[in-house]
Amino acid sequence: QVWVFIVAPLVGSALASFVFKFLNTEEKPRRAAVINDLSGAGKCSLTVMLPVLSALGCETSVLPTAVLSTHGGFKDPVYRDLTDDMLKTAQHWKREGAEFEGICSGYLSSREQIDTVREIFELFTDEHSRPLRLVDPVMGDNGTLYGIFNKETAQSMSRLCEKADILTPNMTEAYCLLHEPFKDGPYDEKELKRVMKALSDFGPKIVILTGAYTDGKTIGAACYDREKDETALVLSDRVPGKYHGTGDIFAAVMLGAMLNGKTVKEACAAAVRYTAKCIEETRKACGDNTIWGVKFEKCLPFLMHDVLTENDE
Ligand code: PXL
Repeated sequence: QVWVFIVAPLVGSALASFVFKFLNTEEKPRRAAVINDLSGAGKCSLTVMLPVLSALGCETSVLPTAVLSTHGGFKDPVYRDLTDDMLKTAQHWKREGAEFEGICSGYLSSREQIDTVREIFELFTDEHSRPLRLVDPVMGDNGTLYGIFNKETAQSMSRLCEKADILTPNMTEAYCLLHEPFKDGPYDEKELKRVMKALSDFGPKIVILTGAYTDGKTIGAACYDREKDETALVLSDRVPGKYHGTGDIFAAVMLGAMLNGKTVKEACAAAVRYTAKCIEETRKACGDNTIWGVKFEKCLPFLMHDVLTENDE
């Protein structure tokens, strides 16, 4: 009967280790909510963010702020505002027990929409759950703000940015948020760091500057992780042309990669690699005719391999 005392603990510990391993390797949920407009044609905002997040394994709910026939790069798009439904939609999700690991916002066209996003952030935050909040403060590009952005709307956007964990402005938006005159590039690394740290002082612990460049040949993104006090610059070859929706694609990869456990630097590098690949494919296929958006679909296998391979092993 002595063998019982030897075998039983062995069997017990093997069983315990199996159960522990099973519990430990159980997939963490990756649920995301995206607040953005639905531009029917032209591939930007929801029509690119949803497929990218899905490809990264994130179960994604979408909250459309408006439905448009196309993005604003086309002439006179048909526009249906959905501001009045935004909070009601989020409240319905809440009543049904929806929970998210990440929530992000993009193009918002009025002060009311911007303030509603702040309410939605609060709605999904309690003692049990605190989703990662990404705010892409879409306000302008190349030194000019979009027509709808005046002092008032920009002020609301600043207040929303205070509530973000991850902020992804381009250089135009970054200087606007800092109330500084726009400076054209190239930027030296010291200036990029100063801008990111100054924006982080408002609240977000992670700041990414998109479209950052230090010379005429390359372009990419700079990132700052306040908790690690770490900055990085990730660059890729510059390709001429205007590419709609690439800011949205970048933000979706950033959130999706972080929900998959990547560090800020890793997520930023993956976002630069994927965005650059989408641009490269579009340039090859379309030349200067880029208004219909980038060839992001073709590049999804690359993105999945890039971000998810380690997870699957
Ligand atoms: O990708 C940003 C964006 C989103 N939504 C609309 C836009 C733009 C940029 O032009 O026009 C309607």
